[in-house]
Amino acid sequence: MIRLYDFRFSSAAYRVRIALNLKGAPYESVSINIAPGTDEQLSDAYRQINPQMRVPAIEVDGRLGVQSMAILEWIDETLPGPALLPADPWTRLRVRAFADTIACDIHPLNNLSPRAYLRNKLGTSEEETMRWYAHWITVGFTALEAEANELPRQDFLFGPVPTIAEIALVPQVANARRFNVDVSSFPRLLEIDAACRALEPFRRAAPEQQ
Ligand SMILES: N[C@@H](CCC(=O)N[C@@H](CS)C(=O)NCC(=O)O)C(=O)O
Repeated sequence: MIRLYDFRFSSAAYRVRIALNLKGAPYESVSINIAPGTDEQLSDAYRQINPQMRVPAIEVDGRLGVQSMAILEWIDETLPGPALLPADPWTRLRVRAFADTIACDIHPLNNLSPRAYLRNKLGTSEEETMRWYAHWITVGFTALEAEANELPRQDFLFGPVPTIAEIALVPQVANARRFNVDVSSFPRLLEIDAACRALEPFRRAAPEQQ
């Protein structure tokens, strides 16, 4: 059984929930409440699970794994079910690049601890912090919308089924909406997001279902 150290509003954990659901893999969710003021990720007990003090982490047969994108690849490599990456190496590169634009270039800048640093150490106001948040989503989504529109029109970005690209996209769109970022100028991304959220594995992984 896979144990997932999880939090409903963690978009990185949301990625892992989607991947496990797509594979049809049962898992036990252990909630680590990272909400400011609760900060369970900073506890000594959780530091033993993930020294980086972030969610998600997985525990399988006594072994621990961290970093959602590495976990997604492990899931794809070890669990039966639909492939999360396409077979063609060049398409795999493009799928990973799409996902990494979110996981490496948008999400880390907007995460809880960088925002807390902006506010508490650099003295930005709530309004400035939210401008920062919206800025990095807008910059990243502008590139991804262009990429999505270059691809041949299919049900999902890279073919007839969702891949790691959609697994990264849907939680990031959810974050944007949660923080009232205007995403109306990214129609193809929104179309893909809606197509994914209509699928049961994505629906069950959504924050409101946790
Ligand atoms: N690159 C990491 C990011 C993990 C991460 O930053 N998780 C956030 C929630 S989405 C977190 O735990 N934040 C707590 C904090 O910043 O203190 C991954 O993809 O797993």
